[in-house]
Amino acid sequence: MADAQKLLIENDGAARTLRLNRPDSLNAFDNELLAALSRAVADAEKDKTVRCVVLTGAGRAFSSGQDLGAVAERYKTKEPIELGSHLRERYHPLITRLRTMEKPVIASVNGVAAGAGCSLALVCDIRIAAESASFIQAFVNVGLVPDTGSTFMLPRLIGVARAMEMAFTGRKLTASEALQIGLVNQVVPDDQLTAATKKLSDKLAGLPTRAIGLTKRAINASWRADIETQLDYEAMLQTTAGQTHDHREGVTAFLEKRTPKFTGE
Ligand code: T3D
Repeated sequence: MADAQKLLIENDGAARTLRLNRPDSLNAFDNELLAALSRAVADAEKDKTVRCVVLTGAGRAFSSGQDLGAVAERYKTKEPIELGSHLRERYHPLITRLRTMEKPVIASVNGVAAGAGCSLALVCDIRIAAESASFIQAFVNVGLVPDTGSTFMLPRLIGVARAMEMAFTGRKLTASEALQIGLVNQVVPDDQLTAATKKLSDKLAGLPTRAIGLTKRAINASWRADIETQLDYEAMLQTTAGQTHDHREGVTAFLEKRTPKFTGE
């Protein structure tokens, strides 16, 4: 499959969907898919017309994580295997950008999310899952540690004990279990995932994007702050938000008893 086709890019108004498209391997990440996704996420971050990003998968899976065929290829050389540099070079810029880009990012989890595919879903801001979706910290099944942000996101989302259990056992979590423990925001019947994702992405894409971006910055910063530091940071960000067009528009629309027209500026 040509590299460009390994990732499908679909625009719908101000929402952009990035669809992993290697269904034969359950959307496993080879270098070409990773590069295409990294480029597309960087483009979406820069493009002012994009105000919400959706990640999803083609076929029956979200993503099965790192392509293990590509890993096995590396064993054929006599060079010592150095997984860390592969992660640093190919995954980390992508994961960091998704976590810090000042636009909402939705994972529309259409099927299994395993290994780095699970990490990818976890690093998104909001997860909406199909009933048949599942989440697997598959790393242990191939003798590896959770990577690509899973050890960071998982305990923050579901607590340390549950994170340890998922990571130690590699057990498959169903979508309904994931909902119960707060790993996903919403579960919908499989045939309603596209519509439910569109409803959410349309909504988010029409909101004050700058305020949402600054909110994301504040929540990310809270993980390493004390209350005084965080209050000060909120006040600083509020100064910025208070100078946006969308803030003025929101207040004016409220007073005029009409729906605000946010532009993202
Ligand atoms: O250097 C580095 O980058 C290290 C980074 C590591 C990060 C990681 O992500 S490590 C973890 C890698 N992922 C896994 O270990 C998951 C492997 N896959 C599975 O455990 C299972 O496939 C699933 C639980 C995800 C789904 O099971 P099931 O029964 O629904 O499907 P299946 O029959 O196992 O897979 C269907 C096909 O996809 C199959 O190919 P075939 O037989 O039809 O030709 C299978 O080989 C292929 N496939 C699934 N996962 C991968 C894959 N091919 C390559 N890489 C995969 N990760």
